[in-house]
Amino acid sequence: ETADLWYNNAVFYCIDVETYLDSTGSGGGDLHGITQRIDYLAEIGVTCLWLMPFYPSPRRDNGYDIADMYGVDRRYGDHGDFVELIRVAHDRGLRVIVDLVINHTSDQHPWFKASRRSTDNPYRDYYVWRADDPGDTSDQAMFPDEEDGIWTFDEQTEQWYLHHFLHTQPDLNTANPQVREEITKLMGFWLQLGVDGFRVDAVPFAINQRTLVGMDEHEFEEPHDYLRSLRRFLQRRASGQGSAIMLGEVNLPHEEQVAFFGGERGDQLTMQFDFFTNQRLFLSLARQESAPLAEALRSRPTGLRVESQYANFLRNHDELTLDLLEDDEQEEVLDAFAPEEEMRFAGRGLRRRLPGMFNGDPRRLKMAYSLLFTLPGTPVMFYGEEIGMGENLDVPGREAVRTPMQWTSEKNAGFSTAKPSQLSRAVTEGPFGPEHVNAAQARRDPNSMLHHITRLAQRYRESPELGWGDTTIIDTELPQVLVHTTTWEDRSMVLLHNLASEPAIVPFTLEGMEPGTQLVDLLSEESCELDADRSTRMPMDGYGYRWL
Ligand code: TEU
Repeated sequence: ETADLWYNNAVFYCIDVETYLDSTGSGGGDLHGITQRIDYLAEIGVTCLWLMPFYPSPRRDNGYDIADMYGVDRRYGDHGDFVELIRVAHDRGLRVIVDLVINHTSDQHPWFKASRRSTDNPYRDYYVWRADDPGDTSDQAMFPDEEDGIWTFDEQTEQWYLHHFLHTQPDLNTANPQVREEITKLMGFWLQLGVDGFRVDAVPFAINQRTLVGMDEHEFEEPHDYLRSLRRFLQRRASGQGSAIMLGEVNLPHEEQVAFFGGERGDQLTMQFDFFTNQRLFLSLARQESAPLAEALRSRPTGLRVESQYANFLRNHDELTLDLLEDDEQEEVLDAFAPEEEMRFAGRGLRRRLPGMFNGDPRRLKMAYSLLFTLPGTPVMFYGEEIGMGENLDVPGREAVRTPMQWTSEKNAGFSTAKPSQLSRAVTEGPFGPEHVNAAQARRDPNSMLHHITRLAQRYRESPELGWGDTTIIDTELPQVLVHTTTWEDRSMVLLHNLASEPAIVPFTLEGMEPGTQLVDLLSEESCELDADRSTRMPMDGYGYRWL
């Protein structure tokens, strides 16, 4: 049964179709461009692509405002290009998941156009309407810079509709059985085209709407039943490629995430991003102390099924929010990595992330990626991370992160042959621009991030205990060092990370092992031996890492 759980030691890679590769000279990326880069991705060791929304959309929110959930936006190609991409990816052993946005649609979606027409329209209850003035809801708006509340008054029927995000993204009424049926049908469609699952957007909003907005809970079934029904549907669809997955975006603390896995029954999301560990990791990096990260790992729920897997990440397509940290902890991270206001996002998030945060210090950056590949779970990268791309601080908002992939040092970073003025997104300039950071150069340089990531991904794939194992944090006297072990079947690994710039000699004891055991570093071939009392000492470089 467990052989099906391919995602437990997969390497995920997120692509924004708009900015990956323009194969037509239009100035924006497209599906065929991604197909042309499958070999590049396979060589790195990527095993699953996550495609951000490529559906027809007015693009008020980078495609997360969908006008036709079954379509392919013409600028990206057509269904033929999509199926071709899946076929080529599968041929090279890569799986593909796509974004599933179940919380909202675009206000241009035919359902919403119908819904707002009259209070008795058959599509009225596809969305959430109220007749009374909601008052001030500004504290609930997810994009406070752009919206001052979560209800918008609609002239036509003189009622308010719910939207947690932009007012052009009305929330679907997921308590409506018809909406639920529409979503399962939609999943069936993309599965039939060959996808291996979904990255499910904004899950807590989608399933908790009514309780979140304090509405009447009459006739409202247990919200998690919705996720259960989607999971049951997926399970029936498992194909020759193994189980299809739902990788959920649940930006909540660990104790609240448990319910989204379905607790010990594991009958809801198959994977969840670990936002809490992500934020604690940045706190650890800021402090050069392992404790915040170690505490996060210790606070992960126990008793989850092997089908329930955490996804680790350093960057993504949104800003880095610090919302799960205490206020003073948030300040520490901002002080360390965003001393200037322009590096902050809406005052509360970080705009410029790795590698800009580290001033390009390659040792520290490489250590951070070693953590990504050795924290218990499955690593997820955002395109460009493998070559150390930065952000474009001249671009406002979250588009700063979503800059064209830097393939070469040539015109438009080798992303497009269009005139630079015709590009849909500006190429990054400055120290992280294509003259300094690009894939072609990284391929030639044996010390590049690209080769580093490729080595880590390969070792990760060869070491199932990293994705499947049980993890223990080992005490060491050194606050700047994280020592953890992971064990699966007859295999064990010991991972050492030095979060500080100074070298250190790290003492540790492995209670469960035989005295005299040889510990060999998979990355450097150096080794050490456990003494009679099962302890040893391992020398570490500043920002060093060892996989023993
Ligand atoms: O983001 C929703 C979301 O709630 C989290 O990303 C996080 O809580 C937020 O960034 C905090 O500021 C998803 C997508 O990732 C994002 O790109 C979309 O804009 C959003 O949904 C709406 O679809």
